[in-house]
Amino acid sequence: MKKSKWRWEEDGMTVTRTTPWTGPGCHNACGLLVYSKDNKIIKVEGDAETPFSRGRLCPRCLALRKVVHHPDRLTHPLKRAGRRGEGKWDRISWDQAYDMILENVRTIQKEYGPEAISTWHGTGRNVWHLGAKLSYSGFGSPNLTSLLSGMACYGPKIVLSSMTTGFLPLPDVSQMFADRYENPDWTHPKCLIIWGNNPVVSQADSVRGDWFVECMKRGTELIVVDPRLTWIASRAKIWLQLRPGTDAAVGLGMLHVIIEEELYDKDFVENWTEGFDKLKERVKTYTPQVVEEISWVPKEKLIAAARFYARSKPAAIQWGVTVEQHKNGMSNLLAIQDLWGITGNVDVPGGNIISKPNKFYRVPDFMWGWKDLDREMRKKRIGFAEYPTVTIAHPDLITDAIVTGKPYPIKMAWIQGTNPLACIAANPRYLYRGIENLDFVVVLDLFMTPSAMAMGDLILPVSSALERDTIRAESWGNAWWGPARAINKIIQVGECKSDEEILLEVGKRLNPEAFPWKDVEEMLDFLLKPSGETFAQLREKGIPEYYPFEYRKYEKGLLVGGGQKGFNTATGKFMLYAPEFEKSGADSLPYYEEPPLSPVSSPEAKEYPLVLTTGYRTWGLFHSEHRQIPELREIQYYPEVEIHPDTAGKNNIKDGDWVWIENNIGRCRQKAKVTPTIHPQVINAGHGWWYPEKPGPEPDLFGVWESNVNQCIPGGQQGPTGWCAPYKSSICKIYKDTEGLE
Ligand SMILES: Nc1nc2c(c(=O)[nH]1)N[C@H]1C(S)=C(S)[C@@H](COP(=O)(O)OP(=O)(O)OC[C@H]3O[C@@H](n4cnc5c(=O)[nH]c(N)nc54)[C@H](O)[C@@H]3O)O[C@H]1N2
Ligand SMILES: Nc1nc2c(c(=O)[nH]1)N[C@H]1C(S)=C(S)[C@@H](COP(=O)(O)OP(=O)(O)OC[C@H]3O[C@@H](n4cnc5c(=O)[nH]c(N)nc54)[C@H](O)[C@@H]3O)O[C@H]1N2
Ligand SMILES: [Mo]
Repeated sequence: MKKSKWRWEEDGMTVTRTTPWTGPGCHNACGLLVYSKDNKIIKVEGDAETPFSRGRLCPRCLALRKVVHHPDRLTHPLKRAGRRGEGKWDRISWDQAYDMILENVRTIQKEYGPEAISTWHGTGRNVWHLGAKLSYSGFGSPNLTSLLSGMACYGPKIVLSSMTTGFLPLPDVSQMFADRYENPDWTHPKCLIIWGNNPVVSQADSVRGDWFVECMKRGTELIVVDPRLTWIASRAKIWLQLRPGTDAAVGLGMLHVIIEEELYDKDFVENWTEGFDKLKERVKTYTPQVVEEISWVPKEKLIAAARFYARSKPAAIQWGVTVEQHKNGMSNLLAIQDLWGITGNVDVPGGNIISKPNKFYRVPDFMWGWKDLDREMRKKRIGFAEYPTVTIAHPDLITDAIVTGKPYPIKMAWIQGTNPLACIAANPRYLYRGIENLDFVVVLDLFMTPSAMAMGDLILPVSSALERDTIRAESWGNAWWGPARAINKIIQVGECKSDEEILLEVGKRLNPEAFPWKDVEEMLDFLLKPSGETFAQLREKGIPEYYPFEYRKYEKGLLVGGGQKGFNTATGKFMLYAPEFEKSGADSLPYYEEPPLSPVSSPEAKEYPLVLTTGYRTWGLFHSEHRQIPELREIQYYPEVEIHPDTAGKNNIKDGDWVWIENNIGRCRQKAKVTPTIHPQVINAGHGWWYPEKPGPEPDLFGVWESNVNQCIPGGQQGPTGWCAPYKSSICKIYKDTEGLE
């Protein structure tokens, strides 16, 4: 291996050092060595020199060759020939595609105003900043969005942390140092709480699961808060098997014990936090007994967990998306961050560290181009007035606008890196009703998806991560995404173009002044400007450089400008509550509220007695992707719904049976996985399911209506601040499928 080189020849093959950050989907900058020859990928190996992944890879990277060269890849632009959804397409040239876009955009801008054009993204991919730029500077529309109800992924954490600590806190598992576990300043957490997260499988948001396992090997003991006995929960010192959606109650109960027993860090609370007295008052009623009744967590276990966390120094908490996927998600988050706040586990080795971004990964984010819109146009953003902390068009309100035409009609959708009918939208049949109101829909994807089939008028084939020159460019304002890395083009597939190339071509045609770069490389140089490097220089580095990281930055005056000590918040303190929420009429302290559909709050629960949580991640699949790849599909061929043996028995269901999951919103069918690892009253269903092997044209849409569990998730149930939604708290009944569908 050639140290730090980015490309070399070996055994008649070209070896390229790169990172897989989308497409297909992934959140991490693992190190790849990609072997290619004659425009074909031969194999993908882990790069042992990359500190981020140290040579380890998950199955999706090992199967990347199969994704890239899959026969179903979209390889040239397609224009709809028949009716929408009929599956008839004409192959057209890129120039014809660009002309079609220009013509439709101009017509819609003229007839309805630019705000009638909406750009949709999915999870963090290498497209958010590009779509923002296109929407704001190209289309002239403020309606960039994702159709994830309540933006219930990552955004809530970012927004809350910007109010309470200034920057997103992460558990310190040595990720800030290139020499990792050997770094002399670092120490492993004595206690680590894994809260609503399954890191060894999902490796979400630039945090790899094996980092936790390495800490466990060094002595870290775990508390896991999860309704399921996951691999990592089975290795925990304490497992809190809560009822889905009661996280805030569990958090408040732990805070209650820590405050009552005076186990908190008095010095840190007094000197560095704001709102302790309010919090103390708030937690009074959340006694372990009350919390047991709400959450099903035995009070002895809750007390033991609170004591173990508070007495362990240092201790850290890793929080998953689950915490956000309830209507009450902001309270869940606030309760959790107050735990590290009052125990002083803040920015210390092995605690929750403040991951202030630095010049190595500060690139334009989803606000890129926003300044190109005038004040009046900005205010037209759907949800602008209702939800001031949500800085994109509000997903649920824009879905309403598509369906009802209110407050104004949405006429064009630019769908880039999302598959709403199969995966992201709650209650997708509601969105589906609005499709006919859209005059023009462009889909940019690697594969034909149910959403592309149902909605697309123009389909643009995009390059995978192995076919594009770019930077790992995601950056959500105040969060850490690891050092910037070059993503290097290795091969060309068909006539595919990268999202960057398409942005430049379309942007130049719509508004040349806002897209002054002659080619993608020049645009990447512009994006990298804050780092002082060009794309070519970044690429030449091969292995990313780590920026020096310091602990206890609030004590050293490193978080606020001008060398002032404290946190980068309105008061300079670690905020234990969020006064900004009051602007939306929401409570600024954490509180518990029943999910909108729950056995306690819903009259419907008489008919649907089981609690439904959804969307557990699996090794081989990233959301609705990878269903075409046999090696990955083999890991879970059909969607599996986890059911406790007692519950299965009562409902006459055997392992492997097809069962219907049904509630007052809709139903879907999945295969029963009968397992004692789930609570008897909880059902755990997979998400993102469709079947590329089934017919695409309407009405089948690749079987999307069969197994997509979001048909049982209500839309329009965002929390009072506009953030968070109940993807992981619903109700249902289950029964064996006797309808014989195949
Ligand atoms: N029930 C339930 N539903 C959920 C969840 C859950 O837990 N439960 N989780 C939710 C969460 S957290 C999220 S983030 C969403 C994710 O939802 P989405 O992001 O919408 O995920 P996908 O459905 O996989 O859609 C991604 C599409 O983008 C394409 N793609 C991948 N990479 C690229 C790229 O670089 N460029 C372009 N142009 N296209 C690309 C893929 O081929 C795929 O068709 O799902 C949500 N849905
Ligand atoms: N392989 C793979 N990796 C992925 C993805 C993927 O689709 N596939 N998606 C990516 C994306 S966008 C995201 S957001 C992340 C999410 O990754 P994670 O944060 O790990 O989220 P999940 O796997 O959805 O759920 C984590 C755990 O929460 C538990 N859980 C369910 N309901 C509740 C509840 O109410 N409370 C608590 N405390 N726990 C509950 C589940 O049993 C599960 O074990 O994964 C990312 N990584
Ligand atoms: Mo997500």
